[in-house]
Amino acid sequence: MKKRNVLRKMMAGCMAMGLLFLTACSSGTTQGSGTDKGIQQRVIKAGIGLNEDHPEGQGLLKFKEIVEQKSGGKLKVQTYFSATLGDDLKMTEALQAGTQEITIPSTSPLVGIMKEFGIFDFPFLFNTSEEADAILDGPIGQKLLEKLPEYGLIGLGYWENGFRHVTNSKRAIETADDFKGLKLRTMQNEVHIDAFKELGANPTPMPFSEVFTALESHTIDGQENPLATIKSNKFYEVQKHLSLTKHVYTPFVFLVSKKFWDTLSSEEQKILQEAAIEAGKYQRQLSREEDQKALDELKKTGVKINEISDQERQKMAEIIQPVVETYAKKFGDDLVNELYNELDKIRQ
Ligand code: TK8
Repeated sequence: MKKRNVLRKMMAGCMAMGLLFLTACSSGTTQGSGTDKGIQQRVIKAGIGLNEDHPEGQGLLKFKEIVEQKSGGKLKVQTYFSATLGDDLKMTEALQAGTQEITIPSTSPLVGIMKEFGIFDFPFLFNTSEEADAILDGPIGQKLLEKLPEYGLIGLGYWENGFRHVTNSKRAIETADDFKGLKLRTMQNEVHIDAFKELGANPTPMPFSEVFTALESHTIDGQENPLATIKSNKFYEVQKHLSLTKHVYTPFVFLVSKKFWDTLSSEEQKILQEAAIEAGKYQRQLSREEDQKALDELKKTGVKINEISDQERQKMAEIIQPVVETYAKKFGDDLVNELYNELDKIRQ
């Protein structure tokens, strides 16, 4: 709605300025400087860290299908799965440099680029995927997307990584005490690192593609990720316990290189924007179905699965609270208060 208003104002401005400035005013989005050159033949490299069979991989294939169909085959999306182009951070940097066009990373490792993304890393922030959708698609999520061009990135929306659970080779996590001394891989994200430290674990940040080998060689005891990933990356083969901690929700953010975006026509930008949203709806749906299916399938593997009571989860949240408060100040009290106010509204 807001975007359209801005566009309408821009158009009115253009008309007032007359024909001379018309080309400079032809942008179809507030985020880019789309030209009016129609659709050209282009190859778009899109890489992700997860496998093709993961909901993220399936979402990317859906995105490819939509883009190729809407552009009459002129825009070709070349897909790269399983971190073949590098991990989340490396691919995001390639977007900034203009050597890769698209990636869909977890927001968590991007805090080094844009610290505000860290608000989504507060443990136990969301209770359901629908709450996450409302925040991400609402004013807060959009505000963060609008800041991305400052960092050479264009954000076209959020997809779902999901609720994370802990696996490890030592013991079932039933109480907060069970974290003590566990060497846990975390994402490269200070909120996660400090939260696990607070629980007494020994957090070891590393890129995702190194996790399986580190678990297998017992360099680390455990890791945490959504069920779809634990299944797709076969972590159950090298882990004894899966504890359903549901300790944090991770969004994916759909990113395009700003260097690339600025070379696109408004028509091309529109195709990518619409495809990212449409494929994102499909991906979120799939992610939710897969969360349940993956649990059923993991039950059939050798991994021992345990639930955690709400009371214990509450205790963990209380232990972690000082970390949340520290980071709320770093990310900006106004932003964090707005987040909690929005959440209150959603929950009413
Ligand atoms: C995949 C990552 C990943 C994330 C992580 O590129 O690093 O643990 O959950 O699955 O985005």
